[in-house]
Amino acid sequence: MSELRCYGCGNVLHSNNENEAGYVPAKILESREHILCQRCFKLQHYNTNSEIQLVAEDFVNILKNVGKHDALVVYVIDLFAFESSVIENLSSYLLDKPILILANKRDLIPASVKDNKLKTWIKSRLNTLGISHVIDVILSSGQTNYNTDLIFDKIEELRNGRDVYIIGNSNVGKSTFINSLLKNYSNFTDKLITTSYFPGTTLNVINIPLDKKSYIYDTPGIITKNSIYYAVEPKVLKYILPRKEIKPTTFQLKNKQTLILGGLATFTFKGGEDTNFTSYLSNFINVVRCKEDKKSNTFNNLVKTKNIHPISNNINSIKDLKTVNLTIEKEGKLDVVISGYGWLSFEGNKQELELQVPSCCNVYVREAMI
Ligand SMILES: Nc1nc2c(ncn2[C@@H]2O[C@H](COP(=O)(O)OP(=O)(O)OP(=O)(O)O)[C@@H](O)[C@H]2O)c(=O)[nH]1
Ligand SMILES: [Mg+2]
Repeated sequence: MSELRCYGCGNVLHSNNENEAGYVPAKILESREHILCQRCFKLQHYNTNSEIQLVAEDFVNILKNVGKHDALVVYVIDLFAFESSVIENLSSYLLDKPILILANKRDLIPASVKDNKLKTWIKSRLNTLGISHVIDVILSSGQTNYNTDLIFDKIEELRNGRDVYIIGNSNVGKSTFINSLLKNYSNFTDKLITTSYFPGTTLNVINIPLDKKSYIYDTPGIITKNSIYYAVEPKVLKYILPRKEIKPTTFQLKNKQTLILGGLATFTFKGGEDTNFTSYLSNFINVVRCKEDKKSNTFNNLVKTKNIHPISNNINSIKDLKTVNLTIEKEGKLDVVISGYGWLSFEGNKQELELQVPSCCNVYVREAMI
């Protein structure tokens, strides 16, 4: 009997063990029609999550395998969670193969920002983060089909008859992008790949024919351990991940003032001249301003009484957060980024800042994106 795979996540189908990826009840498996495994069925129809996850070792092996193929590699990056979309050591896994970058989720970044400015920023940031061998950067949105025609033409030109691999960390929108290609350029619209806001949706490599000789491959991603995604339970992600254009908000802060950023982080302006800080966060995240000396009490009360969004079972008091102190040396427009959560933008002027964030979560200072 030939091997049957779930068209939603790419796993081999079986009816042996409900807790293993690819499980489907025997009755459905016998039908041998286009089949979704039980996990994908639940994700697509009820948006419920399962605990099955890809491990880092499998992820690296998939990337090394991509490196060995003579194929075009398209690397998808999430513009909102830029730093958490960077795959460490990517060039070495891909044996320095050139990559086309899709800077995805353009729809979340304010439309007023010029595309050319964004592209210049992305190229420079990728360079700083060690991503080299970039053929080109194209802004995209699987959600709004932004630039889909342009990307399709570019892929056709660059692949020159070869296969195409779509790679990138979890949740950047790889499968959504492939679905937008399927919807716009093929007849496969009844067999869409499973997508969801839960990280780790695609579990195996999925191949979709491009023509008689070549395929486009969707690959699974993993969550970087230094992102806030790693710190919270999956259901909280729906508040953290923005769904529409982010509305920036500017706060004029004097020193010794704090912004409580939802029930997951705080930002304190410890020293320096009065500064305007502009937040770029999901519109679901409540921001509360208070004096620094009231910070702990205010945070703990808001979390305890559930009067702030989002909150996580993993963060019950300010003691569950780690503290990061920053002295800003650079001038010019900067962002202080909480990996996966968003950022605050300001004019650098020797400020002293303190951030409190979940312990796994990295904080970065970068040149301002916007
Ligand atoms: N706003 C916005 N959301 C997007 C876009 N593309 C994908 N998403 C959302 O991002 C989430 C993750 O999308 P997926 O396509 O499942 O991501 P993936 O990269 O395939 O993730 P894995 O399979 O876990 O590796 C879903 O909630 C999508 O709806 C986009 O361009 N804009
Ligand atoms: Mg996927």
